[in-house]
Amino acid sequence: PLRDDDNDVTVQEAAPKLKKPPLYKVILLNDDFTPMDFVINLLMQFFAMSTEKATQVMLQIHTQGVGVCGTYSKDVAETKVYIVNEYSRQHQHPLLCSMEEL
Ligand code: TYC
Repeated sequence: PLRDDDNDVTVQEAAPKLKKPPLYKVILLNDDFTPMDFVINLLMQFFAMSTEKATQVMLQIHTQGVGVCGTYSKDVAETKVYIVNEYSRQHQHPLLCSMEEL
């Protein structure tokens, strides 16, 4: 009997078009006016850091000019930046929080 090879077509499956969403670093900038203990308490309150970790990150910002508070999805990073800047303004401190893509 004749073989029928017509049905050995190559099926190329479409790769799922799901790219991993980008991550964002939430950063704090140094300034000359915001008290160190305010920064430490803010890091503990909004970024779930221990006293030791918060002190370390605050000192890193104080000496290097900038420091990373955490890494989040875009939505979460935007919310963190917003609440931290609001909180600082409410307490009359010039502390600046920002974000950048990883
Ligand atoms: N430089 C500030 C001071 O000497 C402390 C400080 C640390 C301010 C971190 C902002 O993101 C900051 N009081």
